[in-house]
Amino acid sequence: MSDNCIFCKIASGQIPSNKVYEDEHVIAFHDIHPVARVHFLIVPKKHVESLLTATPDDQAMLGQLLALAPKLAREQGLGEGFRTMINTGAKGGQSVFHLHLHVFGGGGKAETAMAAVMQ
Ligand code: DGP
Repeated sequence: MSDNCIFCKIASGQIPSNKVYEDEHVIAFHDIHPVARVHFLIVPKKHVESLLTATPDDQAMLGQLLALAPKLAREQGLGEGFRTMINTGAKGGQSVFHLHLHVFGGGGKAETAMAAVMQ
């Protein structure tokens, strides 16, 4: 737990979230600024700032984030496909400095715009 980290506060229940999953190591909740019809974040409870500061000890946690993505995506109605994204560092578009995996899909203006940029 890191002081003043919004995702640590969500993970510990100090700040409410629209939760889609929780276990001992991970919490997943809907993004407050969705870029698609469905957009949630999978977040380790351990405070790791970003992929740049993750260590070999974090390997199992990193695997768990990815392994959960299709399970939760299916449950959220994205069984036909979805996007994943991990922004890393300020120069990589990261705005909350607690590692998280974005999972989103199902259409929407922002998702369409993002897809166009990525082509
Ligand atoms: P990133 O730019 O990759 O660091 O994405 C951070 C995301 O976190 C961004 O899409 C908005 C979301 N977010 C920020 N604060 C909150 C919050 O308090 N609650 C929820 N549910 N999402 C948040």
